[in-house]
Order: sequence, then C-alpha cells, then structure tokens
Amino acid sequence: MRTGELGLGFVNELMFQWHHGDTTFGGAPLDFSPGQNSMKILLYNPDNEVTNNFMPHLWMFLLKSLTPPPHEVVLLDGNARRMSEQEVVEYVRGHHIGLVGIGAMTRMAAKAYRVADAIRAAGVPVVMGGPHVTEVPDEPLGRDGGPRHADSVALGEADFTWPRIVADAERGELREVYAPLDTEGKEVKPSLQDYPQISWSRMDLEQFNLIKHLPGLARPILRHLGMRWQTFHLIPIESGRGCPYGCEFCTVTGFFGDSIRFRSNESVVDELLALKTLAKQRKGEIAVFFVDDNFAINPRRTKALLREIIAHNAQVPWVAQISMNLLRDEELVSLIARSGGKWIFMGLESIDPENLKSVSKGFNKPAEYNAILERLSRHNLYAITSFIFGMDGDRPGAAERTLEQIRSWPPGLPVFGLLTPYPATPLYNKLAATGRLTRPKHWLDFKPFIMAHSPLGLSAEQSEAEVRQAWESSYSSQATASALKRLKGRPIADRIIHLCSRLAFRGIYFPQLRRRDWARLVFENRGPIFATVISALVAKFKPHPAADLRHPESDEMLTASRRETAFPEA
Ligand code: B12
Ligand code: SF4
Repeated sequence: MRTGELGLGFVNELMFQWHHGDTTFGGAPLDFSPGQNSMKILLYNPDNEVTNNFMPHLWMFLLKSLTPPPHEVVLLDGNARRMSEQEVVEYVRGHHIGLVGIGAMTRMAAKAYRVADAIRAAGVPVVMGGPHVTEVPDEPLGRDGGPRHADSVALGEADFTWPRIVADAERGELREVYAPLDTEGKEVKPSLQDYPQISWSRMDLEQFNLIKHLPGLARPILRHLGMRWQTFHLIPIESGRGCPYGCEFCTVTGFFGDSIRFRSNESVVDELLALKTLAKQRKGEIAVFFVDDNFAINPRRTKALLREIIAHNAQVPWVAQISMNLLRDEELVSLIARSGGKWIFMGLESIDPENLKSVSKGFNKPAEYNAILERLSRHNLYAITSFIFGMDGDRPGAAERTLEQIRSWPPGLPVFGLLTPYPATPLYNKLAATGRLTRPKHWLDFKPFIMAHSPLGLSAEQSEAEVRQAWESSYSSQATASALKRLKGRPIADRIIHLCSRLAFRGIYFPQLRRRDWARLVFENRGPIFATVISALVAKFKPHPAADLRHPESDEMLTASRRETAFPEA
C-alpha cells in the first residue's frame, strides 16, 4: 500500500508539505528551532522473541540523526539486548524518557504492542512507525475494534515527519497520524540527495559488537590464529530506496514506491571512509550491509558508485541484496568484488519458473542460476540464496528437488522460508479475497515457520515439513564439512568466515541462543572446525604463495599486514 493511497478517513487530517526550504504544515509555517524543553527520547526496536538479528536497525540511527537539538536520543534494540515489557518500562523510568518511538516489522508487532502498552500505562507517550503500522494503521490506534497501543503512528518514510513529531511531543500536542503528504494528499518521498550524516562514531555500538557473541573458547583460538579485532560490527547503510519489481509477497514496492531514489556517491563514500577510520580507531573490523532493496537496480549508477569506492580507497567488506537478473553483467560483478563486496543476498525463491510467475517474479530464470552463481564464485563472491516454500506450484518433494540443485552450485548460504502473506501486499489481498487465509492476523500470534494460508499443491503441514527438511539438510554437519572441503583453495579468511556464518545461519531456523546449544553445535561440527583451524595455522606459519592472496580479477596484492596474518588486521 502506498501511504498516499491510504483508504482511511483521516488522510486529509494531515497535510504535510515540505519543499526544500518551504516548510509549511497544514498551511502554517513550521518552526523547528530548538525548543525550550530538552526531552530524552528512546527509540526501541523489539526482537521477535525467537531469533535475533545480527545487525542493528538503520531506522533508529537515521531518526536519531534527524532529531533536532536539544533533545537527546537513546537506542535500545531487543535483538542485542532482549528485554521484557517491564524491563523496558524500568529503563524508561530510570532514564526519565519523555517520548518513546517503536519501529517493528510485522513479525515483531505483537511484542511491540505489549511493550507499547506497558510504556503508555507508565504515562509516557508512544509513537509507532515502520512497515507494519504503515500497512495496518488502524491496529495500533485501536480503530479496528481492538485495544489501542500507540498515541501516534508515523506512516511511510518518516524522514520528514520525525522532526515534526518531536516538536509536537515537546509541546504535549501529539497528533494521531503523521503522514508525509502534500496539500493534494500525495505522498512526498525524500529524494535522499540531502541525506543526513550519521555520526557512527558517536553512537553506542557496543551492544552490537558481534565478537561478544562468539563462544568464550573461540576468541583465544581466533586470536592465536591472527585475528586482532577486538570488535566486529555489521553496519547498515542505505545507498538508495525503492524497487519497481512488485513481487507479489513483498512490501517494498508498496512502501518505498516504485520511484527509485539514490544518495549521492560522495555521501556514501564519505560514510564508508568514516566507518573505515572508526574501525581503525577501535582496533576492530566493520563490515557494511547495504540495505537497499535491490542494490544494483540501476546498474549504471551502481557501477559509478563502486568505481568511486575503489578510487577513494573506501573499500570495507560489504554485503548487499541484488536480484539475480542484474548479476548477468560481468563488469558489475567484477566491480562488486574489487570494491569490497563479499556476500550477495539473492531472492531466488524457487527453482520452478511457474511458481516464480505466480508471484510476479518471472524475471528470475532458474535455468541461469548455476551460471550466475559460478560467475560470483570466480570473483570470490559468496551467495546467500533465499528460497520460499508453500507456493501454489509446490508439490511434495519440493525441498529435495531444490536441495539437489543447490548441491550442484558453488558453496553458499541457502536460507528457506514459507510464503508469508504480509498485510497490504498483493499476496495478502489475493488470499484474503479467495478465503485462503487461515490466520489472517498471524502477526498477533507470531509462530516462526508456521503457515498462515493454505497453498494449493501441499497442505500447510507439508509445506512446513519441506522447510524443515531444507534447513536440516543444508546445515547438517556433513553439509558444512562438504562445503568447507569444496572451498579448500580459497583464502583462509574466507573459509573461516564461511564456517562461522554457517554455524550462525543455522540459528535462523534452529534457535541456538543458549550456551549449551552452541556447545552441542561445536561438538557436532568438530571435524570441519578442526580442519579449518589446522589450515589457518598452516597459513599463519607458512605464508601462502602469492597466488592465493591475489585477487582473482586484479593484480592488486593484499596489504603486507594481511599477508602476515590469517585475518586482516585493523
Ligand atoms: C535490512 C533488512 C533486514 C535485516 C534485519 C533488519 C535490520 N537489522 O536492519 C535482515 C536481513 C536480517 C532481515 C531479515 C528479515 N526481514 Co527484512 N528487511 C531489511 C530491509 C532490506 C532494509 C531495512 C532498512 O533498514 N530499511 C531502510 C530504513 C531507513 O527504512 P525503514 O526501516 O522502513 O525505516 C523508515 C520508516 O519505516 C520509518 N520508521 C521505521 N521505524 C520507525 C519507528 C518510528 C518510531 C518512526 C517514527 C518511524 C519509523 O522511518 C524510517 C525512515 O523513513 C527491508 C526492506 C526495506 N527496504 O526497508 C526488509 C524488510 C524490513 N524485511 C522484511 C522481512 C519480511 C524480513 C524477514 C521476515 C525475512 C524472512 N522471511 O526471514 C526477516 C525477519 C528477521 C527477524 N529478525 O525476524 C520485510 C518486512 C515486511 C513487514 N511487513 O514486516 C521488509 C520490508 C522487506 C520485504 N520484502 O517486504 N531484514
Ligand atoms: S525484487 Fe526484491 S525488493 Fe524488489 S519487489 Fe521483488 S522481492 Fe521486493
């Protein structure tokens, strides 16, 4: 759904006009000059109560950067620090918080509402934003017959509305709905040309230090093997917004719109350079996740950005989401590798062309999956391939047929999910119209990997079993051993990262948040772990021949410090 098309009676309640310097609100001039009263604002992102994200959410850092002075903003991410409703309330009381902003994906909505209820009961106002409440704004406002959870909702992209919300909260005059609409009720989208500078060096990133999550024993071993990092952070950066493809199950085209917008190359490069400096200062490593929906949606622009990254020596290891069809371009793939790209996330979804057509993703061509994955592999790039089961064309055995293909591809990280009807997507509307939703408000009773509708060729239980089989088979200790064996000729740092990623990715399906889960996992995978440690020791004491360290596509040699150690030093 586009915010400008909200079928709600209150669309015209709010007209928000913002035209580069011409800032009016409902006709009245806006005043964003620093207010008298400094407020402490908490931005909170809930966990989904089952698994944890490995990366902080960009929206919190972005809104913090857009908050006008003199207000102070503190951030809490339930994924890094899981807290009960009462614990969040204690935090709010203890830190004298005057306004709480909560953002949530659909699967975190139930927890978000419970936390919001507890905070409001303690007398502190709550504003909710993000994709879920944008799709179903009546729900948090209690206009659908259910209880009310939020004082206000911010619909759509909140870059422009957030300063207004803060100003209204300071005066105690929060409105119910904030939508970035012009005087004609049309949505105004940020161009991203004046993207704010996110001061990562001033953010409290300690809660997101991934080294903290390594099992105790792993740290000294990795240090002994040459890993000098004291911190490791995966930082979200956006270089653009929007994707016009409109896949049936996806909220992105509706939410961000099919108008694609980009930051300037300069501003992205500056952010990367700042992060590089920060990593050095903290004696750590920073990798970047470009959270763009489709990082190469405009290949010419992406290539120009990657060339700028290379020219300014702004390379950091990075991950991005790129649709398969755009990776046919050899020059693009080569630039990705040379600019620091390591992992590419691809929504392959299915190996069945009919299935793909049925969800409007016919631009994915299963016949070329292998060739494209081989191309990435030749450039030392690894793929995170995402598949969905429970589509209408799936029949029993869908997982095994998919696994057979995956096994023939270069080793990567496959992930599997169920077709999930997110509210306001074309898929949701289609299933609702045909009476096929079995749990129309599945998010209020979130259960991971449980169907919310009946597919045509499988039962819900069969679909769930296909997903289970896919995870079990792909992340068994035999599968990990075989993947590591096939990566034998690759740089040792790549192999260690692959091994650690495999052990961590398994946790998306098999909860492994307790120490004893990790101990069992390490024991089960002792074979590949031992083999990798031995290879790392060999690499440390007998430096690899130059060819192993040479980038396959360039003559650039890795720096001397990298040559000496199994892991790049900060
Ligand atoms: C990065 C990302 C992830 C990361 C994790 C999230 C993270 N740490 O950033 C990873 C890769 C782990 C991930 C996983 C998943 N993701 Co994801 N992800 C994204 C992605 C690509 C970018 C998010 C982002 O940072 N966007 C840029 C920021 C600036 O936009 P934003 O978050 O929307 O914030 C803006 C507004 O929404 C608003 N806002 C947001 N919050 C708040 C709060 C307040 C108070 C206010 C005022 C405003 C506000 O202001 C911001 C500025 O305008 C989005 C797609 C997208 N482009 O957003 C999907 C997306 C959020 N993911 C989605 C999904 C479905 C998933 C998975 C369920 C996929 C799966 N099947 O496993 C998992 C769930 C993970 C979990 N823990 O449960 C859906 C969510 C749909 C929905 N209705 O909930 C999205 C929208 C993509 C899609 N295909 O539709 N994801
Ligand atoms: S290509 Fe990706 S981001 Fe774009 S609509 Fe399809 S699933 Fe969504």
